[in-house]
Amino acid sequence: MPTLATALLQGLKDHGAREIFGIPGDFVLPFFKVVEESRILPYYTLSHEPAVGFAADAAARFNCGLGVAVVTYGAGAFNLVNPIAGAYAERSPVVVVAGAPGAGERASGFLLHHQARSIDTQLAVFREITCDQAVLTDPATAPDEIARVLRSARERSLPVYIELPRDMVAAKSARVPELPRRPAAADALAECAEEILARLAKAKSPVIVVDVEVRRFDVEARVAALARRLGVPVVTTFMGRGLLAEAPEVVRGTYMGAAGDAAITALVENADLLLLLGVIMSDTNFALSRRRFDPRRTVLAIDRDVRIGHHVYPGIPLEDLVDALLAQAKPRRAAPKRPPRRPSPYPRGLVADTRPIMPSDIACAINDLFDRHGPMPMAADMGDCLFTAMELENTALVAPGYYAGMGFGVPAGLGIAASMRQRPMILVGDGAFQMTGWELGNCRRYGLDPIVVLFNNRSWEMLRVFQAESKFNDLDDWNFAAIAPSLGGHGTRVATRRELAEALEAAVARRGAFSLVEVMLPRGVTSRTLEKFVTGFKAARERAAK
Ligand code: TPW
Ligand code: MG
Repeated sequence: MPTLATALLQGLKDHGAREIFGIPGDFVLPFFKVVEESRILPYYTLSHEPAVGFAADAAARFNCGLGVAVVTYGAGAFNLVNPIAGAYAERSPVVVVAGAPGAGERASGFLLHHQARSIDTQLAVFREITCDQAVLTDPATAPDEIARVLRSARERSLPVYIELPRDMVAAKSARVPELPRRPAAADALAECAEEILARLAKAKSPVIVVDVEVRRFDVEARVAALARRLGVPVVTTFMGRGLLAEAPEVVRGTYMGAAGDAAITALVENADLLLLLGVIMSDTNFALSRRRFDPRRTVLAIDRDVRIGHHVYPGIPLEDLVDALLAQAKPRRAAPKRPPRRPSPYPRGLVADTRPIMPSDIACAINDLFDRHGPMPMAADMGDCLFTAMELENTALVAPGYYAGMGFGVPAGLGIAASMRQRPMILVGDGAFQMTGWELGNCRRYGLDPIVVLFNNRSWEMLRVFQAESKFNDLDDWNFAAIAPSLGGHGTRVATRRELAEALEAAVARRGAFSLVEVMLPRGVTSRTLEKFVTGFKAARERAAK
């Protein structure tokens, strides 16, 4: 009979977890010992729990599977609150496994170290930012509780919380079963799909909008097939940037309203039917719309609900919906009209001269690089680097495009590198790098070699664009490239366009250690995309204030 610790690890693996990210502490030391010695899942320790959460989140996003973050009680778990809140907001299924006091300690009458208010304050906090929880105090019921919680994480693609008291680690336990997923009711699904297809057939200019649930539920290829079958163009949201990167012929671009490509904005805003698949209705996705979406012309599938006009079909998983649409869809036109292939709207052909670098030059240089060497999976932080990423060719990307938390980029890149064993490229600003950049020091131990492009404008530039008069947005010059060798990597500081192109090329050739390309940018300039975004945002704010 397995122990509760090995049953939990095996259960995580059976449900699609590929590795564990964590930081030990005394309440979780016995479990960490089992993690290490059982070899059921590989583990990666990082330096600060926020990075553990971001890495687990990014691994979940890239794998369309579960991410796992293992931390100690209190001081460890509370450090995970922000990343898990972000994972909830952006619908990423991260499993938090938190060590906790054992039964004897609970009854000791002492306040326990790491305890905030009551012993269960931690559970109460995580209840708010996870979709299901289990406290494993009874080895007899624990396997079923774990199974329920892991099914919830997978079905809803949201974080969950498992608390493991330290005296339970070695308890004998049955295996964790794998509960079958709950599909849509067949008749409701058929009616829903029929209604959508009837509306699509009547529409003259329908558009499919995709966002992150399409990846979370692993239906990118099927959505691309549906779009091809129907002859309906696809756009991504801002948060959904990077989706369907494998199907460039169906993806027209990214909708950003007033901040985006005018042709894409017109396509979406003039559509007579919008099919929003897995779309988060956030301000970052839609605040710059020049038109309110008319619910009568909108179909929205999110969180197992399908909303058509003013009515809702509950309990329809996105994968079932897409399958049903594919099964019932007839080709829309005899020969779907392909639009004439537009030349790529993204910048190419950086002039490698001695002029200073502007943010959009970085997008140009990376597009050139990927043309030569093939694309790399991307992680971006919050800041102008994320807006610059919108000027890259549509490439697989993880980024906090809705929750907008800083500090995500570097640890997310480590999560991708560890989980996928692929070499990622990380885009990060100097302010965000100050938060979590140190985590690069963990690359050497694990043989990870991401390429990090650091946008160093010595500034919280995204704040400056909203409030230019504030001097607190000036940051110091930390000379990050010089720090790289002490962290086990390679650093280059570049200030001209030629140096940028050369440093990127050299980074691709250099394997086995991280490469940090620190790009010096003037204060007070941003990418073209951020410039348009800010102008649009300010205009929308003024309109709302009137
Ligand atoms: C955890 C607020 C949003 S953008 C920004 C701040 C402080 C400045 C980012 O500076 P950076 O990039 O990284 O140098 P750039 O291009 O603007 O110069 N705390 C958290 N998250 C957010 N979003 C903030 C504060 C913020
Ligand atoms: Mg900056």
